[in-house]
Amino acid sequence: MIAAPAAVNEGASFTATVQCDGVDNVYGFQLGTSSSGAASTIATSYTPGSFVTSAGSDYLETNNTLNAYVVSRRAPAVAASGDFTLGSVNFTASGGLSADGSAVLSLNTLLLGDMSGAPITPAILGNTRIPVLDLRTLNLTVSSDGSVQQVRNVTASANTETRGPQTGAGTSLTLNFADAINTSTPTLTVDMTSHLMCSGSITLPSSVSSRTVQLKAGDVVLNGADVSARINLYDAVTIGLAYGTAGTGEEDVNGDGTVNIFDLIHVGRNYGSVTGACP
Ligand SMILES: [Ca+2]
Ligand SMILES: [Ca+2]
Ligand SMILES: [Ca+2]
Repeated sequence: MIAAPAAVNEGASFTATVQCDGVDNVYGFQLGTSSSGAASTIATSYTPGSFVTSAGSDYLETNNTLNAYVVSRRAPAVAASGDFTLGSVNFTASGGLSADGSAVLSLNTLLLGDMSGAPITPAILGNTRIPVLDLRTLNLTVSSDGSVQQVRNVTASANTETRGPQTGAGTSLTLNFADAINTSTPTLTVDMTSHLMCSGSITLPSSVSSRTVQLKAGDVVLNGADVSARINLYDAVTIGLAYGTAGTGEEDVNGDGTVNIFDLIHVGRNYGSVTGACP
């Protein structure tokens, strides 16, 4: 039989192994496999299994291709019995899927012989179907709710995938999670310099989704005893302390190089806002 993962993500590498379970007195074998569907081999030959490695150097390998892998043990080795593997092959699942697919691994040839040279029957041929799971794509545009010169250190994560930090001129930029998200309901977290972060579960309605998240400008400092990020008097005071300079942290809200009234305005208009779910 062919042993392989129960399911794989698109683009993932995986290994399929041809194995014998509870077969006795095997002294040699010939096997051949092929694949079809949403996976391709990245190997042209087999990695030997325990039938070969447990024989030490006492084996003869006349051919090792995916069509015909041919091995006999040689004296003084004895026949193999019980559970053992014949060989394994690495595959790569197809990428760029927009729906779940599957790969079929076929065992086309399997000949087993005993120590007298007689065939061992029955040798079981068959197919193994492996689901290849579509990963979702999210094209995430992150924008400021204010008039800023640049968006700085934009970061976003969807479950375990993280993009950024990226900085760009203007009021928004786009981060791409291409074929990267393994659920339709990831937890999205977005943040950037001088803005309130957001975090929460979102729903991706299709394999490829676009979404815009707008963050509120004016959060320039964590607020003392506040548990969650908030735009309040601490942000205003911090801007006041850096007034007229270039600032040393996030005081330059609009990213124009100077801390002045155009930064304080963002604190004023978003005063009292707290972090929460991504809009
Ligand atoms: Ca996909
Ligand atoms: Ca704050
Ligand atoms: Ca400024």
